[in-house]
Amino acid sequence: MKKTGFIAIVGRPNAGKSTILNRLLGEKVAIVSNKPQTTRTKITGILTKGENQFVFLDTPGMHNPRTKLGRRMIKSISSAISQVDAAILVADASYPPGQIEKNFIERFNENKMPLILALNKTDNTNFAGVAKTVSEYAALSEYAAVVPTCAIKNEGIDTLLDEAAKLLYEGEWIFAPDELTDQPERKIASEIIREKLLRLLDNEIPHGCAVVIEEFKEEGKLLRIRAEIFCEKASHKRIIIGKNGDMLKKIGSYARSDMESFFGVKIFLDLWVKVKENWRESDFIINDFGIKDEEQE
Ligand SMILES: Nc1nc2c(ncn2[C@@H]2O[C@H](COP(=O)(O)OP(=O)(O)OP(=O)(O)O)[C@@H](O)[C@H]2O)c(=O)[nH]1
Ligand SMILES: [Mg+2]
Repeated sequence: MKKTGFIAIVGRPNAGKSTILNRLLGEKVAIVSNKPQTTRTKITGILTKGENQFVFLDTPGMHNPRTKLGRRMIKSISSAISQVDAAILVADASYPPGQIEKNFIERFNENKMPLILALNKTDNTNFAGVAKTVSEYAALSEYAAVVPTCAIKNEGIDTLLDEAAKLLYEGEWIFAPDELTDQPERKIASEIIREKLLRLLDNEIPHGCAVVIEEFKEEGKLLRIRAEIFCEKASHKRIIIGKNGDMLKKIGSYARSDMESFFGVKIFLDLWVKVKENWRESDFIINDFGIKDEEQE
C-alpha cells in the first residue's frame, strides 16, 4: 500500500534545518551556511523509498523580519505550515526551548498537527545535556517523537525518517519516484552561488545579495551559465570582486565545482556583479529576482 505525506521542517535560523533536509534526502538540494537566514524560500525535497513518498518542505528560519524580503521569508513559513500533514521542529540540543520553539509548538498543538522534535547538534553537548533538553521540551507538550540528531555526522537521521514514516497516510504518490526537488535547475545554480557568497563573505554582504541566472544553455556536453550577483552597495561590489578579481574567481571556482557535481556536466560559469540599492525593500525587485511571494501563488 502506497503512503505519502507533506512534512514541514521548521525552527529558528541556523538550527540545521537544511542540513537535515539534505541528510534525509541523501542529496544536497538546500544550501547550508553558518550564517542565519541562509534559506530564503520554502524548498520541497522529495524522498521515495519502498512504499513511502515523503514530501519535505524546508523553510527559512523564524525571526523578526526587518525588511520586505524578511517578511516574505516569514510568509513562506506560514505557507509551508498550511500545506503539511506533520512537522519536524529542529531545535538546538544544548538549549532549553526559547520563544520561537514555544510558538511553533503552540501553533502545531492548536492545529492538532503531529510534531516530531529533532534536537540537533548533539555533538555540542553530552548525554546528560541532551536528556536535560528533552525533559525541558517534554514539560511543554507531547510529541509524535523526540529524536536527538547530529546532522553534520548523519547521526539520528535514520530514526528521524522512521518516525516521519509513521506519520504518512495511505494514498497515491504526488511526485514521480525519481523526483528530488521542486526547484528548477536555474534556481539550484543561483542558490549554489549564493551559498559561496554566504561562506566566503562577512554577514552583511551576502544577506544583501541576490543571484539571478541570465543564461543557462546546454552546448553539447557543456553547460553555459551566466549569473548576475546583485548587491546593495558599491563598496560591497568591490569586496565581492576582490583585489585583482580574486574573490570573484574564488566564488566562481567553488560554485562551478559544486555545479559540476550536481548537474554531472562541465560548467562554464560567467559571473557579474551589479549594485541595486535597497532591493530588499522593493517588492518589484524582489519579484524580479524570482523570490516568490507565497500569497501571490
Ligand atoms: N555542530 C553542528 N553543526 C551543525 C549540525 N547540523 C548543522 N550544523 C551547522 O549549522 C549551520 C546551519 O545549518 P543550516 O542547515 O544552514 O541551518 P538552517 O536551520 O537551515 O538555517 P537557516 O536556513 O538560516 O534558517 C551550518 O554551519 C551547519 O553545518 C550539527 O549536527 N552539529
Ligand atoms: Mg536553511
